[in-house]
Amino acid sequence: MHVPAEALLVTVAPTGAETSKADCPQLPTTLAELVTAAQECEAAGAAMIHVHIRDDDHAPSLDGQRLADTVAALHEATDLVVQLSTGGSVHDPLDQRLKVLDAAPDSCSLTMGTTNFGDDVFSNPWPFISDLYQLSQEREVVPEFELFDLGHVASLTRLLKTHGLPYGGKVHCDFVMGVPGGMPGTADALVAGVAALPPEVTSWGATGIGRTTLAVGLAALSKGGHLRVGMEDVLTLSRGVPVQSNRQLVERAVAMGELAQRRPMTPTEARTLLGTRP
Ligand code: KMH
Ligand code: ZN
Repeated sequence: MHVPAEALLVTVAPTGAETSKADCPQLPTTLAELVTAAQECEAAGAAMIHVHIRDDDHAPSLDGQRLADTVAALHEATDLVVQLSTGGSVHDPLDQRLKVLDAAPDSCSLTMGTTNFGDDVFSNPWPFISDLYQLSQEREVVPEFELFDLGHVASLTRLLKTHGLPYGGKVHCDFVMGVPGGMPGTADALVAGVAALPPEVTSWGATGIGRTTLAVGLAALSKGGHLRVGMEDVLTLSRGVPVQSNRQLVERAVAMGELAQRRPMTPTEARTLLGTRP
């Protein structure tokens, strides 16, 4: 069974795929903006970065060369654990999402089921989950299991039973809460999700989308979990106050952790926690 961790893993998700640059000019969408945001967030206490990339028009992209260049640039400029999104945008086809692993990230997101996503559908059928998981094992990429709903926890239990442990032997998952169509971003929902986790889970974190961010973050800290924050998930600090940078969100997460007597984990400690490649 997982034990409450003392040090706090802060993951930053700086960009996402669902917000447009036109609506949010401070969103890091170019490689230079992404690297600067990563450096600022590392200095503020983040240990891992969850990455979505954009093309020259700032539109979501899964271009293989761009992904590989992004992984290399982030490794060059920071010590952060680099996690590539395999979720992409709601419009990305499954075969392109599988190819993300060709860019050889340290970690990849792996969503454990299909979810209504506002007016869209974020598609994750079981054969895709299974293929992506086996590929991650072959390529020595550590998955972070994304749990948008309680049923996704049941799918994680099934996956570990049928396909064994991830590369590195650790099982880390992240509750993504408050998506319209997924589980609500409440302490009650988080408690139910944590209680249902299979015993193989060695660590977990949580993020609350939009206005659920503080409720989920505080509940996760109370339960001994880790935090993901960033402009992928929330664009206001409080009602009517826009986020200016990802660093602000990391600083707030670190301050919340310190109140809970959880110092931020270093990237080296995060690599041990997650079991990523040396
Ligand atoms: N953009 C969402 C549809 C992930 O990165 O793995 C999916 C997402 C999850 O952001
Ligand atoms: Zn994402």
